Amino acid sequence: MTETKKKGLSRRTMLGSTAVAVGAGALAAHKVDFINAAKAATGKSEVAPGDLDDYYGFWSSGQSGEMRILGLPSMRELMRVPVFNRCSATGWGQTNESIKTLTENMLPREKEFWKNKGGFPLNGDLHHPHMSFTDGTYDGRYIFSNDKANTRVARIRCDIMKTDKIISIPNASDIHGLRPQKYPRTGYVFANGEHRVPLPNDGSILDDPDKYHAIFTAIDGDEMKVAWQVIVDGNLDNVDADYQGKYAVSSCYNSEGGVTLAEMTSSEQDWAVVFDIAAIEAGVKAGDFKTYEMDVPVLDGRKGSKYTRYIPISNSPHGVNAAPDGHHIVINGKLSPTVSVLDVRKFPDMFADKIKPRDAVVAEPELGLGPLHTAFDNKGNCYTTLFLDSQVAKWSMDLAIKKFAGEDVEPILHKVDVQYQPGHNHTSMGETKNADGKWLISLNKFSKDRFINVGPLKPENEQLIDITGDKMKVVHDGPTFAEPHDCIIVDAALVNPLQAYDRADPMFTDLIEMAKKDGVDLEEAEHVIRDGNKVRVYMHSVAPTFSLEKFTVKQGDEVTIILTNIDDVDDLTHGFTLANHGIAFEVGPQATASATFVADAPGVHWYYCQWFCHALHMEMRGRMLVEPRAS
Ligand code: K7E
Ligand code: CUA
Repeated sequence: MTETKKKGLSRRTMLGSTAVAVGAGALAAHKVDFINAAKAATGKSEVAPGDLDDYYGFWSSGQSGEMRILGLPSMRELMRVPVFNRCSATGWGQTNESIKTLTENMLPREKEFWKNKGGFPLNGDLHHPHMSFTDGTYDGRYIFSNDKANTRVARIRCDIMKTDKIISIPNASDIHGLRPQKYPRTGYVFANGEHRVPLPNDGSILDDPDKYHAIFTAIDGDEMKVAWQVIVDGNLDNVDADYQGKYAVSSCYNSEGGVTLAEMTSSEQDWAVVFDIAAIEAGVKAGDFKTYEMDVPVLDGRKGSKYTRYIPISNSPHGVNAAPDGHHIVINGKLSPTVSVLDVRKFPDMFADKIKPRDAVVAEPELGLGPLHTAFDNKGNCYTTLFLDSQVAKWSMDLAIKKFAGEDVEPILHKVDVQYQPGHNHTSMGETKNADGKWLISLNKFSKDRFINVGPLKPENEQLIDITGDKMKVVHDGPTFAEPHDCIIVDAALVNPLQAYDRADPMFTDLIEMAKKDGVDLEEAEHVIRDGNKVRVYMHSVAPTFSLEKFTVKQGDEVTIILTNIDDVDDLTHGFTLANHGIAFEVGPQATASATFVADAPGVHWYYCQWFCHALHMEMRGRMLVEPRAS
């Protein structure tokens, strides 16, 4: 290190240049090489001011609970979409419309649990955002994602980029892996309940882990209702669907059924579990299930069941990734330096017991330490993150299969250093049949020294890698806050959000109904309707004014503000913040939004627009006058 410092080279320069260790003598030449390479590549990833990106990146945010939208290749963060979190800017978790989305599909036991705790959880752990598919590629309708923290699955509408459904998954605990069905369409959304719990989990079974189960769930993505569930052995981790619409495959760790780390890692082998969708659907029809919560059919898919097969894989496999060739599914080893490649064409014989489950494995290349996730290009190459090695390995599917069959070939084509400890990675369009082989993202769990120090809590580091050549080139570092696990990279032509809301949007249905009953026209609204101690205040916004500059209520009234933004200009969002009441929400162009609160502080309270909308934005405000309760 001292030697390096003298030459004016940082550790970063050394690490960034190549995966191959270099001697000190070679350093100077290497530095020049690295800078030239970076310059050449940066020209390609740079998107000039005013220019637009080629791809949408849909990013998870882990324990932040939201989904983020990035532009690629610039890596600019474009938007945050609140999902499982509370958002101060948009009012998500506070407007009546978002509270309905957050609560309408809670389970009865959750409603009971949250009754005196605000009604619903305000956190979430969003890992896996995936777009709906039609015919093996993205169709631009929805993004689905999981909440590991509170056992939920959400759907985000891509026309307005807002969450429209959140459902709680019965019987299961802690949804982790999630993928939509790729063919013929989504269709099902598959969701893994990671942690094993008793069935039912009502206290009748406690410290008796033999009676705990992990649950695999298929959700109808159109209805956002659970279609069926399957009990499996072990803990479910990640999942992917095939390109034929026939199978789903989950990685499964803890075949031991242990509850401590030592118990969970004691055996040498875990599994990939394959689910036969047609067989399960037939089982549901034939009534071969039990019900626990919510009358959802729960089938028994434990070892020996006709609905599943358990393919032995080295201890603790993690990522599951279906290759765009339509036939191969890669199971990433995590604790083993290998990835195991399954050939879905062998599954029918496996289910017919003509071959052993292990015979569905057609390659098992050794790539390096800690393989977690694999992405694909359009030339038969695979890109696997190596968590412990802090590298991405590029390897050939074809050569890996040949090697497994006994040929003397080397499947690894190149390795590149990433900074540091990568988890998920993703290629442009790489989880569809239209993988295009242009960009690879490595989502690194640690940034350490890559950015100026912001204190003990550091950002993650997400690196953009050019994969158009034989060798991968890291071209951009992108810091992100806690903790994107996963992302997808979607051709911008496939996503077409609206510029303004449609006044008939289903999000406003309840408000339109309510206004009709009150004899109010939402667009014209400047009405205060009293209904006992409930007061409904209707107003509209048009820059830079609210239609009501003041309204009067009585102390103790339950007040609902219903605000319609009648501006229909691009990017003309208003907001409503009621001072000292904790109320603030967004109202987009042509949208209606509402919030309800109790006016229990007598006095004058200003409300104002918090979304900069006009030269007179500061003047866009009004007063709520609260008359003291007669004593
Ligand atoms: Cu972090 Cu997909 Cu939740 Cu792997 S998972 S890293
Ligand atoms: Cu309306 Cu600021």
